[in-house]
Amino acid sequence: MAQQTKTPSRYTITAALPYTNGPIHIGHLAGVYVPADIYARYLRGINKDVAFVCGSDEHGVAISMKAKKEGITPKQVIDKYHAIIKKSFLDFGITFDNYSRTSAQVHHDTASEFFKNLYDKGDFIEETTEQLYDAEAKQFLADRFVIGTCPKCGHEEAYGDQCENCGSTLSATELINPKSTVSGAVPTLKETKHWFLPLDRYEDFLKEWILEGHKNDWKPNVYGQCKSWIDDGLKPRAVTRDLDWGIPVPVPGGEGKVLYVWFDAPIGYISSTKEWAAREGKDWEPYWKDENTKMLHFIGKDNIVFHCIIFPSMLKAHGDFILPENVPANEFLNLEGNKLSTSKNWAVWLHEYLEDFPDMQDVLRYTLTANAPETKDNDFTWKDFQARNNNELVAIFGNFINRVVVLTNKYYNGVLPTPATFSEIDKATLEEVKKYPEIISSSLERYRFREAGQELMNLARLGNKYLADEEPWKVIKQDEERVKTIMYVALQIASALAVLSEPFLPFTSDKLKNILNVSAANNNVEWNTIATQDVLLPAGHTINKAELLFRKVEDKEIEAQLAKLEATKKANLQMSKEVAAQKDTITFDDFTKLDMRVGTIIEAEKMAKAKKLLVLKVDTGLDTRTIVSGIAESFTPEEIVGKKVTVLVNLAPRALRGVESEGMILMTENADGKLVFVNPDEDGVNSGETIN
Ligand code: B3M
Ligand code: ZN
Repeated sequence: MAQQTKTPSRYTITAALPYTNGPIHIGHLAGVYVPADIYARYLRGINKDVAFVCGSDEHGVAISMKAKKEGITPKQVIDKYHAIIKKSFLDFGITFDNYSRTSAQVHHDTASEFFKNLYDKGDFIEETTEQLYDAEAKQFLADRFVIGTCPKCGHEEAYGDQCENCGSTLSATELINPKSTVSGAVPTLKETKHWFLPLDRYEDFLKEWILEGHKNDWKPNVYGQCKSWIDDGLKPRAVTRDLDWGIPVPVPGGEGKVLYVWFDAPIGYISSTKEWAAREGKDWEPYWKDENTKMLHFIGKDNIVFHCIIFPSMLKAHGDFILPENVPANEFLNLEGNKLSTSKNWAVWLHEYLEDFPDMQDVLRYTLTANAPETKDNDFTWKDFQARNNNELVAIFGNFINRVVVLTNKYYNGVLPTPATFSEIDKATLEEVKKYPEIISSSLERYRFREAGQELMNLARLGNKYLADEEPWKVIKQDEERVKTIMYVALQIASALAVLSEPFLPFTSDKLKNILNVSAANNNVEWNTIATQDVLLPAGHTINKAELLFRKVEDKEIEAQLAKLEATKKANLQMSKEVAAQKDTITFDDFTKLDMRVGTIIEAEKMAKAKKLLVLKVDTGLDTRTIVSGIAESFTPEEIVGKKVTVLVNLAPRALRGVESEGMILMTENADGKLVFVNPDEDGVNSGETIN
């Protein structure tokens, strides 16, 4: 299917269903929900017919594991987090038309029917295979119930369905040294029957639809991932599991088995649309079946394969459904240089943010948009948060609005003055304002939310600069007529800002509309009319008193946030650091067998395709030799060349990734978990000195 050229009749916008195994944090907001909400609000602003749906993803091993860990039932887990997550979305102004949950009856019915439809048509392969089984816990191990070494990258904590280090999708049986996360036992193999979706049958369809059809309009990161999946060759994938939590497999032989969570979850978008339509007295079907519907999936990059390869293959197999027009997936957001992590509590939780920064949802929405990980992973820092707030929202947007409103009240009691003659600058400024809806739309239509947000700020900049240049507070002393025109022009800009900021800064937009005394009822300014409307706010209209839109964020608030993170780091380290027990005693003779010397690193380079390894050339005083060292995550090659280090020189050589390593450099770990050298790096110590 080629790119749609016709104007769509309606939009179905989906945002990834969050797992209800914990609250949500800024990473979720930045990657998925803020851009999706901006887009949905924008579409509503240009009067489009939109269904923006989401819901809680309440099945899968993530939930069962959380329940086991807390000693409660899965139902208790999902009820708790469904409520917390739903509230966070509401608090941050994420305007889903419907927020459902996959434990809802409508979803169980929809997913079961979907499965049966494919089953009846013979679209599945039924196969008995050997799966990992935990004899201690008496259960099969799939997905997150098993960890082991990733066969692709060597990461030692890969899950049975995915390696979070290299992003590969895995089967549990591919893991090297698998271990049950339930009991810690080494699993055995046991036969069990499952249903597989033969993805290989959809290869031609996917090639044509994605590789040919969406080469130019999908984001390079999304397209690239799809291409590599397809190029690698697609294999049948099990869509059922031996678990007791989930949607029962609704066909003969399915007893005791459930649908794989990634089979049922995307169908959740359909169920959520049904729930919404039923409530609103609408028909859900055109939103999923009409070719003139534009469907978009907002997701994070780890969900690309499911939304671009697997779910579309399911939809294709079913036959009644349309396919997404685009899947504008984002990369990941990091926090102060480290990966966000629920289990390590390395996050800014939305509910906690609101405790520390009440009523400042828009500031977070704005910062996350300005820094969105659109094309690469990005870092959220509290310093940047403060700077975006203080230098942009407060100093530009807020300052402009405040001046306009305060001066209008001061000079004219809040009543818009009648302008006199427009200067060339006035006219050019008003013309410039008219261009903004189109400028911002064009960024949004290409899913460039960062750019769109900056364009909005540019409009505020235009206003701020206009006032700073025209200086009504000075001109008032000589030319009162002129000031009427200046204030009138500035108020037109403020009015455009109130409308165009709505998708990005919904709470601010509401406040501003209040201040300008334009409610939905008496406001005839819309996104689409700004370009052609000469008067946005008429002379004679009365505005309200000034109210601060933004407040400054003080240094001490940022320090408090950083201290909180520092405390988290310390606590994590404490937990991970059980002091290793002392090893068996050795004799003095044993000790003297170790030949340890001072060496100097004279060359260092990264080993290709190995995240942790550096290949070093070390002057040991005896010779110059190659040593492969697992320190690449703690040091760059540049910073260690010239360093003196302690080397065990008589260790039997061994090959690491094909490179012979002739010795070992002694390392330890500092309080931050960073590797550091056991340090002979003192003046006057020469290479070759023995250590004893
Ligand atoms: N719950 C995965 C995730 O949160 C999953 C998304 C489902 S979307 C259908 O990463
Ligand atoms: Zn891996």
